Amino acid sequence: ASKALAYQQRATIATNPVAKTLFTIIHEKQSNLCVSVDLTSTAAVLELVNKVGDFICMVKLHVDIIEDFNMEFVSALQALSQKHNFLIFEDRKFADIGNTVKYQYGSGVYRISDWAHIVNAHSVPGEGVVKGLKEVGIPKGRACLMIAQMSSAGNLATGQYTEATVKIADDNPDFVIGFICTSRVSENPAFIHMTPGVKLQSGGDNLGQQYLTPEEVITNRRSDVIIVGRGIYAADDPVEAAKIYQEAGFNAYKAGLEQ
Ligand code: UP6
Repeated sequence: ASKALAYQQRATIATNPVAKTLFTIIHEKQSNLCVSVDLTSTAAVLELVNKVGDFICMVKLHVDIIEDFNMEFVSALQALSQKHNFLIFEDRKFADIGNTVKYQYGSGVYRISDWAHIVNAHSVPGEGVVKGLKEVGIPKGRACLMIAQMSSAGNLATGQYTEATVKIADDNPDFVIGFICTSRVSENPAFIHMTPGVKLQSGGDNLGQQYLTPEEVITNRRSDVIIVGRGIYAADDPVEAAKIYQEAGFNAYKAGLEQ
């Protein structure tokens, strides 16, 4: 394998403004940690994000699990994103025809395109899902990750499906900045690889989640960013946990540069 390029250099070859910002944040904050804040009240989300904000490059949300969602929450989250310098990723997993996802992205209760720097999409509908999202996202300077692989047991995102997903990304570099995946799926350094299902101790939950360690994900599977949910928000001390994951993820990245 060719020598890994530093995040700093990758910022200069990014083909989308969000990707450029993301690579820059990772380099400056020395963090390739995305925290998945799967909490169900606006107060709990904001409190956790404010605590761990300095140790992360990105916050990932499932906005549709928040019971008291409102636009003041969005403003408060945006203020935290400025204060702590992180990006906002709504894990919406769009999976419908282009015309429908356009409305799911830009309209409705959540108006996701107004505040999420990054969203993601399944490739099961074909390239139309990206074409639809792009119509809304590009004018707002947004970006999308394609779900090329999943962490859950028995998932169908493998083999030819993964390859076809990479092709959709290759064909839409103005909007698609990389992948949700469990290992590197493209050798193009402009693409960012982000991996969920990460814990200090491998194992799983009782609903099909499968965990890998930060070292396994970054060093052996050559991903870029670890996504950690329960490992942080359900820890006794979430701040301490965030620091530990930040260090584990970034040390593994630095070790990879020297190989
Ligand atoms: N997620 C996965 N696996 C995937 C894609 N997405 O776990 O293949 C998301 C979940 C959850 C987070 O929806 O928000 O990543 C993982 O949370 P956890 O660390 O608490 O397991």
